[in-house]
Amino acid sequence: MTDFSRRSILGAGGLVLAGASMVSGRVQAAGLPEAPVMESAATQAPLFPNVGPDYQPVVTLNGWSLPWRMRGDWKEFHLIAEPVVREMAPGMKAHLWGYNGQSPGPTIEAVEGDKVRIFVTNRLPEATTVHWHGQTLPNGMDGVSGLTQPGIPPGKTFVYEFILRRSGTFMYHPHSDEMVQMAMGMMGFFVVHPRDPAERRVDRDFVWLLSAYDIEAGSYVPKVNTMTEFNLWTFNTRAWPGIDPIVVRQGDKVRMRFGNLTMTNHPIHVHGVDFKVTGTDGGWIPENRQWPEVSVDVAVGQMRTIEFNADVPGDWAVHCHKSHHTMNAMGHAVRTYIGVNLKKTAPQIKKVLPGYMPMGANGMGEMGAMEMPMPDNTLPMMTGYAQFGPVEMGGMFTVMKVRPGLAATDYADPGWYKHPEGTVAYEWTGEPPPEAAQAPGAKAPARKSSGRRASAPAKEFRVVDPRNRPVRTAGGHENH
Ligand SMILES: [Cu+2]
Repeated sequence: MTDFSRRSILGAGGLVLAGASMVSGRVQAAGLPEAPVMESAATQAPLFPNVGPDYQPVVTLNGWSLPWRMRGDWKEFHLIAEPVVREMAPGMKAHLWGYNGQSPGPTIEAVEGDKVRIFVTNRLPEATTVHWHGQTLPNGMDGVSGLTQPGIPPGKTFVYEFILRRSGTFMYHPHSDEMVQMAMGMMGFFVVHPRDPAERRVDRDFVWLLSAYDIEAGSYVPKVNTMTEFNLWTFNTRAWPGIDPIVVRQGDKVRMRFGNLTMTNHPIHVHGVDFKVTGTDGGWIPENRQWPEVSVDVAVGQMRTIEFNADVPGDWAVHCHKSHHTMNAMGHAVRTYIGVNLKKTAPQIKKVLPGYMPMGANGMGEMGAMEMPMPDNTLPMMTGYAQFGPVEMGGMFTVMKVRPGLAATDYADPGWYKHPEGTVAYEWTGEPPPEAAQAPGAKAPARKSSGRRASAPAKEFRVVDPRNRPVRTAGGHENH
């Protein structure tokens, strides 16, 4: 863990007394634990436990896990709710609210049966709370503003104490001015490992949240009232090509955990493997109730855990299957011009849109390779290069890189996959391929590129030029 900067929250040494009246006397005497801050948006190495039961820690995609300390038999964590600047991808930074320097906040990891004490210091300009999504805990620890506690006022620290009743995958997020605070990026993961380290053991365990933002081109702050029309779809508040690869050793047993805090569902699709859904935010699914999938729909407010064996080496896409969610800003307002002769219309469009470039008549793939002039701090609609050219993706997309012979703790990007000779799709240059059959009754539209003069399609309906449309006169006579 190289990117921490440690800071005490009230002064030097990290042992300054907390002034907040909600903090118990016992805790006041002990002082607040340090609140580590992350300055990098890169995926950090997993945080192995140095005391207590052993477990395989998770890797938070483009994120990190929150260090903790033991005080007596309590595991103590310190979250700071605060404004943060999150780089969503190279070339674009968003001004968000988050925890300990990043949005999403750090992943909290602990063990089934642990007693956890979580300090939450509020450095936002308004009150907040933290709800521990999915945890079974005393009602007063549930973090619902007004219902189970007063909001944490700006400048104050509250403490949450509860016992982790079961292992599994959970989230945390505010339950106070929720629409605004979640639209601003306040959320994090909470992973509870089984008490028995052998139980549900995997070799690599990845977590990320699905989140969405509406940040206008050239601006920095999300529009917090947007309900459905978001323009940035992210894994852990990063958009492709800013999302790190998921590095896996061939043969590893792999777990991925997704949580959805957007306003719509996301069918997450993993190429190259079939997996089983092994957990929800309600717990683990018994083995005889699991079924195979290659996509798992993660509904709003849900978490899904999948597991598979990474048997086949390669660079495998991992993405949301809603195609608009693998696009970045600017993409959604682009008009459809497929089949339009833009040579004719471009001069007219340029009169109203001076910077307009005629694109899209043959699809929009060319936009992936082209640098269009854009406002500052804006991500192109689709981008990202791999070894064969532009990937033509954005948003909720990344690559799982399965490689033989990696060290157990090696998560470094191994570069692009070197395909064995003869295993990549290739251009056919041999004898003419067999005649392509057509669906019965199908009629292909005229194609210019074929080099042959396509015959005009048969007339199936009559078109009337509106200028010559018969006009019905008052007297009921048609007047041509
Ligand atoms: Cu999606």
